[in-house]
Formats: sequence, C-alpha cells, structure tokens
Amino acid sequence: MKKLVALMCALALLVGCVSFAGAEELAEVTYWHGEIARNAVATFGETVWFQKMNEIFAQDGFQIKIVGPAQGADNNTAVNAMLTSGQYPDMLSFNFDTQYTGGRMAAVEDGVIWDYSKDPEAPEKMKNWYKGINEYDRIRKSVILDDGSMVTFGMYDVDARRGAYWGYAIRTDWLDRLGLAIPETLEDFEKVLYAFRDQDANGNGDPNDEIPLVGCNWVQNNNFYFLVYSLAAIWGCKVNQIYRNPQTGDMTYCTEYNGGENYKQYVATMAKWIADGVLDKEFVSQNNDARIAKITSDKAGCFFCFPDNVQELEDALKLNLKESGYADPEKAQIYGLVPIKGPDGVPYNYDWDSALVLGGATTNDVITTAAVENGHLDYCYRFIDFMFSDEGCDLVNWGVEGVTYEVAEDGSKHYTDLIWNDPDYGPADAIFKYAYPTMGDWPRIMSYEAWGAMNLNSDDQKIAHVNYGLGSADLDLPKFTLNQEERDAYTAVITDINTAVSEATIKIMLGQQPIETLDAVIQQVKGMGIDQAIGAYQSAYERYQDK
Ligand SMILES: [Ca+2]
Ligand SMILES: [Ca+2]
Repeated sequence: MKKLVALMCALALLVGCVSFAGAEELAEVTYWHGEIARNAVATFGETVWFQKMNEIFAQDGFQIKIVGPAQGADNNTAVNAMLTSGQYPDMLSFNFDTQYTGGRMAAVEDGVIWDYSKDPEAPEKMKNWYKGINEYDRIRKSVILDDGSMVTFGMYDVDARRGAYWGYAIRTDWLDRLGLAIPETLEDFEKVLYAFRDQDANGNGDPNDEIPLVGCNWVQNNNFYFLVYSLAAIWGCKVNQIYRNPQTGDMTYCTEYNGGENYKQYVATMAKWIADGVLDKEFVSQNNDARIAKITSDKAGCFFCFPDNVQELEDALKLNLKESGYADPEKAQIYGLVPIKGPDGVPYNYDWDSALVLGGATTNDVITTAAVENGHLDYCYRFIDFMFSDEGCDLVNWGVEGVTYEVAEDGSKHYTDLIWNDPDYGPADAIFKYAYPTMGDWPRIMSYEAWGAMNLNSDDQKIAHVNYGLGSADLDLPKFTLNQEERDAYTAVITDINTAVSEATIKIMLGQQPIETLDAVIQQVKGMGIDQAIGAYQSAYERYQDK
C-alpha cells in the first residue's frame, strides 16, 4: 500500500510538472465566441476537433482558448460590457455591422479591431484565407470594406446548393389518391389545394378533416409568419424586408415592386384561401409544435419544411398511419416542391440563404488590436490560415480520419460508425463531440458533403434539397454592408413601415378588413419614407457592385 501511494505521488508530481511546463511554454490566444452548448457537448474545449487543433497549434507554441459566454447568454450585452472595459480578447466573434455604431470601419478607427489589409505580411501568412478572396469575387466584395480595409475572416460556402433549405413540401400519396400531378404553377397549386379540401385526400373516409396548407407563427424569427410570408415569393415578393427586384436587379420593397400590384395579389389570394378553408387560419397563433402535430397526424397536405426535417416528420407520420390503419404507411411521402411559379413565371426561392448570393456567410470574426499588443498577431494569422486550409477544413467538417471518417477509393469522405452508432445520441447530436459540419458560425469553408451527410441522409431529404435548389435566387441580396449614414436612414423609417404593412397584411388575410384597404397602406408607406429605406440599400448595393 505504501508503495502504491508513493507511486501515485510520483505520478501526480510528474503530471503536475509536465502540465506546468506546458502551460508556461504555450501562449494562450483568447477567442471570444459563444460556446457550443449542444446536447452531447457543452464547450468547444471538450470536442475532438478543437483538441486536435490545439495539439497542432502546440507545435507552433500556442493554444486557442474560448472565452465567450455559454450559449444562450446574451452575447451582444456581454461583448459591449467587455468592449467598454477595454480588456479585449485576441480574437472576437461579434456582429460589428449591426451591433457597433459605425460598423466594422468605425471599430477599426476606434482601435478595437485589426485591419490586416495594412499588414504587408498578411497575404503570405494567411495564404489559405487569401486564396478564397482571390478565387471568389463575392467573398472578396463582402470582405473588403468601403475604405479598402479588411477585418473579417468569417466562414463561407463554395457550394451554392447548401443554402437552398427553404421550401414547401407536399404529400405525394395524397396527390396519387386524388389522381393529381405535382403542382408547378400557381394554377396547379390552387387546384391541388382545393382538391385536398373537397375530397378525402388522406383516405380515412372523412372528406372534411384535411387542412390543405399549414403554417405557424415562427416566434423565434421576429414574429415572422413563416409559411404564409414565404408564399409571397410566388408573386416575386418578400415581406418586411428590402429585397432585389427580379426584373431590374435594383433594391425594392413588397409595396413598391410592380407598384404594389403583386403584393396585393398575394395578400388577396391568402385572404381567399383562408376564407375558403384552404390555408389554416391558425397560422397566426399556433406554434411550431402545433404545426408539426398536424403534419404527423396526416391532416396537413402542404407545409413549409426544411430538408433536414423531412425524414423525422415522415417517420412520425408513418408511425401514426400504422397505428390508425386506414392507409398504407409505406406510401406516405413528404416531397419538397420546386418553388411554385407565379405571375412572373419564375420559381422564386423565398430565401436562398447561401453562398450563391452571400459572400462570407458570417462577417463576425475579427482579430482585435489586443492581439497585436499581446504579441499574438502571428498566432491569430496561423489560426486563420489553418482554418481555411484543407487540413483545417477536413478537421472541422469531418473530424479525424480513421476515427470519425474514412476516405473511399474515389476520394469521397464518409463518417464512421462512431458517429452513426453512438450509444447515447443520434448522429445529429453525436457529431458535435467530434466535428462541426452543420453549423456555420465558425471560420472555415463549409463542406457540402459533410453537411449533406448529416442533413440529407434519406432519399426524400435529398429530393427536397435538390428541388428547393432548382428555384431562382433572384430575390436575394448578396452580402453588402450599409454605412452608418445609410443604416441611420434605413432604421429611422423601417420599423414603422414594417409594422404598418404586416398589421394590414394579417388583418386582410384574416378577413378583418377588405383588400381595398391595402391601397391606402401602399400610399401610406410612401409617405413613411420607404424610398429612403430602399435608397439606403441601393447605394450600399451599388458600392458593393463597384468593388
Ligand atoms: Ca378534404
Ligand atoms: Ca379525410
């Protein structure tokens, strides 16, 4: 027993010595970033890719230490307090463009963040990051600020398809039961929805229990009436946001596009569909769980659906059909539609939230001036360069070769059973212990294949994603930045305008006021300064195009 105790003491000393020596040698480079906080893992420090990355950086004499708040904490408040204190981390993830007066350019002038365009050694020290800037014009344009400064090193996509995850899905087994084809035009779509209403589309013997179109109040997204607002794309409109006029390429707003005529048609059609019992009027009040319950209980014919939700919804639906026994569960299919073509004849995607139009999907990550003062600048450059190298991207997106993924003969990568057969978590959660392929908020190039391996792992998920991706991105904006003057002009008027438009929109849809009242709102919005808001976007957009 004495011997064992002695041995343990010696080991403890040895371990203590080693870690003490290690801590002394390695510089600690601080990175303010909200913590990962997933079901299977709470901090980045626990993840395999992060630990592996620090093993590699140990050879260069430093370690990355995450110092941001736990996820769920108010990062903006925490960052503002930190900035006020003057004690900056070496690197920081924070949206300066929306959260800091004057945006990124002002933050450089204020001495908070580092403008690496002023450093002649930066291109050599961050070769991999500069490779993307030189290769992709849209990334270069979004990274270079109006005065030529460069401060951002956010994640970006090179495969445009990754962002096509907005769309509507329909029940093909309902279509088959009624002898209907997959709808492509507004005319087809309306015919299908009314057939769902009038006939026994789910086949349970009751012709009156179908809800053709189902939406909900997506509270997370600023009271965004998800399904119903995104249907505006059929008419070439986006609700409550400046967007691109698909005819001219200039900035516009729903009450301005085609003189407000398309928006009127959209609102009038929704009002008619609600009055006719085609569109579920509970979209205003019901939450997402209520919406999902209607889908999985075989009551909903068509509904907003993310590609990565297709399979879980379909599985739950099939289970319910098996129990109720009136229909063949194997025939049930949730099929993502190519966006419906409206009066313009173009299948507009409501929001192609992707690299097709976005430059860096995040512009939040910066080096602070503290890194320079701390003598950590080269470590930060090394970190960034690594994150955009093939080695770094493979590590973040796939984990460790031979452990979490394998490379097939054709060069394609595949996750191993460690991910698929975790004893405690499903793959979507288990993956976060090892890699970070499905979330964007970390500097690196997203891998379409790694993301797809997690999110598109069934045929119907792939169909939804492919079909959504066949839509047009013409309504979407590339990633450009308003200067302070433009931001002030925009924010001075836009909240009141959006409130006026959405209040009228919802009241008209619900039949509480007639469609004719929308004309007055279209006029009212002009008087409230919509030109000023559009103009602010237009000048910023033109600067972006001229870069
Ligand atoms: Ca019916
Ligand atoms: Ca029925």
